[in-house]
Amino acid sequence: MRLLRPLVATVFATSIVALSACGGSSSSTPAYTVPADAGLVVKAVPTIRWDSTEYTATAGDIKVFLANDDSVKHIMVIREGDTVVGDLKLSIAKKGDFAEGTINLKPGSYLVYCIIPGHSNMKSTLTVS
Ligand SMILES: [Cu+2]
Repeated sequence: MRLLRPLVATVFATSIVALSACGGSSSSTPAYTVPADAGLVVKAVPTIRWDSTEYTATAGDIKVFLANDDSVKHIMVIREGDTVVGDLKLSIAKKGDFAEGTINLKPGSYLVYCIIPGHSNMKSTLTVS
């Protein structure tokens, strides 16, 4: 049993180093800052989905912030049923990209939608009230 002790200590010390190396890496920290006045914040996350299935916003001019935490391109629009609402079209080509825009919405139920073919999974509810 006496021999086991230094071995365990070594393994433990090694994992600490591995952990701190991982935690100290700033490359995983997003390069963007979400604006404080954003009325709708949407993030694309792995793999090919939005970070939520349901969003909410306050009716009127809504400042939309879109960020890409995924590794492929996404283009977001707001739909009401099958119809695109307004002229908001935010494109984020790669991981770390972000885009901003404003859309005026009346109270109702909308979709946060990605128009890239094959991304039909990216269709979340947006409730505006
Ligand atoms: Cu997409």
